[in-house]
Amino acid sequence: MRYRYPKLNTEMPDRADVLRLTPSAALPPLAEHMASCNLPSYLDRSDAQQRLCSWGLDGTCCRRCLWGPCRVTDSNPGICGAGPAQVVMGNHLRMVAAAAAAHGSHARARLEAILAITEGREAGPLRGMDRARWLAERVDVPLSSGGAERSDLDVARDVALVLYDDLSKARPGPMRLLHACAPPERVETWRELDVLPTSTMAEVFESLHRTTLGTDSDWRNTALQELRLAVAFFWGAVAPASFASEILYGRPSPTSGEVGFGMLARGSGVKLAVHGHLPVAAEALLAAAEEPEMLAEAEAAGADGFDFYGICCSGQELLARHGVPSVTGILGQEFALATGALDALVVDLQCVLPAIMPVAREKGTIVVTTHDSNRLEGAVHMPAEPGTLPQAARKILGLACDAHRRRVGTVTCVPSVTAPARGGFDDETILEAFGGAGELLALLRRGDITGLATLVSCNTPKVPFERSNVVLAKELLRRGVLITTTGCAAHALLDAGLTADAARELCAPRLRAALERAGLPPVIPVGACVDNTRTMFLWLRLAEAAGTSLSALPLFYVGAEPGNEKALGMGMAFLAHGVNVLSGFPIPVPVPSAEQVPGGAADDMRRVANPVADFFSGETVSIVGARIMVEPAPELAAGAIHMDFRRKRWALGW
Ligand code: XCC
Repeated sequence: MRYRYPKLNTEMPDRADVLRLTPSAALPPLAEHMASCNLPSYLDRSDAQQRLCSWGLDGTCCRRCLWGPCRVTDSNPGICGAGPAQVVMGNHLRMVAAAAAAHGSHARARLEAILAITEGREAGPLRGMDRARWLAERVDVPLSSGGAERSDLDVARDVALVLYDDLSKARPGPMRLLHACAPPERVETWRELDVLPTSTMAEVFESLHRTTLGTDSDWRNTALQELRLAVAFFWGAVAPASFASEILYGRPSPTSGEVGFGMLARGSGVKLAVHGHLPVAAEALLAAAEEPEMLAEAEAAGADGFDFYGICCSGQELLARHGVPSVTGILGQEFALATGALDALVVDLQCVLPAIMPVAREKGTIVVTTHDSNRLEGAVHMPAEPGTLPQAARKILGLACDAHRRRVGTVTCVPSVTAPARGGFDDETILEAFGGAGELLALLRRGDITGLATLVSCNTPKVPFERSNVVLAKELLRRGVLITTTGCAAHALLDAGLTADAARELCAPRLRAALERAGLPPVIPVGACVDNTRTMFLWLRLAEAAGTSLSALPLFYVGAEPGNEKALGMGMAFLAHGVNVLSGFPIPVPVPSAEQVPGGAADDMRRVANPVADFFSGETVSIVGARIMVEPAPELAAGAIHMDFRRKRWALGW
């Protein structure tokens, strides 16, 4: 590996390393193709940024007021007097606040889509009334009135308003979904720590407040605010976003098909990819694409209907509900455009890189933005507002047809790389497949399943493309670990064929037999990032069946390739629930690392830490029952997870 960062005890790949080490057979030819078109990719931009700033990597660069920026060490505090612990902690809290704002905005947009239907501004239907009624029972929304059953629209509206309140209320008071669904043991833990939140927005607001110049200078208190925010992150933003999507579009259902860049060569329709996180526009596009007028427009453009593809989390949503083939995750987006196969790329919210625009221009692909929060210079903006969704969708399809007409004869470069895949699972389908929580617990107790891990979060240029997720998943399957996955980690595992039944042969024999009996794939995709909710609820059901807490069970949250701030926030949320967290790369998350002894041999390392590092890697065990570990080498990370599972199993007498 080209770039060594001894202080972080890690290395980062250069372009050649990535192309040599990635498990993706599609990336090398696509990277070559981009180079031949004189189009730089993230591989080139990452090389150009090396060596990365060590203050930034440490989290010890303070830019939170106008006196600095200050580069803070123990012996050289910031101008205000802040030491490294305070700066690391405050910076981290701000990243998690940004993450909560992202998932919170996402939740708000979905709740608004529900309210637009219940208030008659948008035509329905609401395809997931079973979820709305399930939630209504839990958050005390009445299902009947005066002896008569209340209408779907009334129930859905009241549920959406409760979730909206949990997301946004400013005055202190309990968050209703949290108190309805979090285990009593957790609520008590949070109450004792005094970290029960008000709402996601209130805690984001307070987190930004506390990290202004001369405000919270006690890093331990800032750390507690981060736990408070993490609880609100999950119950006020992540879970409501996932549930709201189910109310709108229904629960996912198991699908099978093929995925990967090679799918872009299939079909002879107008080709559109959807990208982002909020499939409101994407769902409207799928519906409009069935209309006879739109099919006629495609035919007039010389195409046979419309072919849809998915990128990032909107891709996971469409895979889960419609079996739309996913193409790639965040790091693959410019390569997907570089294939030249796409007529249109329709983006909604988050993880849309500005780097796609020059590639789209070169290939004649039209890029359409659908939300004001997420504009791109040079793209066509077509707002996906409630009330105008079908019209906007028809216009976007029309633009895609125009692009198709213009692009006839465009040279394409689509590597013929696809993988068989399954998707569309959730906590309910997984439990049903195993025969219920009791049966799944019995498998875990007997050791047929050694533990459960969820492989989630993004991709990062700091490791070879998709390698950490793929290697780690294979290592965990070999050790008998039951894996769920979401987001861009899921894209990597889908591309590697690990969600196909055939990959069960990689599993430990007893896990393999259990999966075969259940008819489940070795790695189980459960949707987009916000659908980590499904893994959380699966694990909560298991803990309930075992009569214990999440922290007592062999469970691990694994972000092997963290990239977005949202990945930090999600890790913190699982940590607050008592689940150990493994980060596959030293992010400015405060955990101990190693540095070279000055004047010593190349491998002469010593531990470096600060009080915040010790807090999150050890002390949190005594307050929330879990900790954060960092291990960049996926083979070693799998070993560390396995050891932790063995300790947990011994403690349970299993
Ligand atoms: Fe974005 Fe969700 Fe991360 Fe991928 S995994 S880079 S957040 S698309 Ni959630």
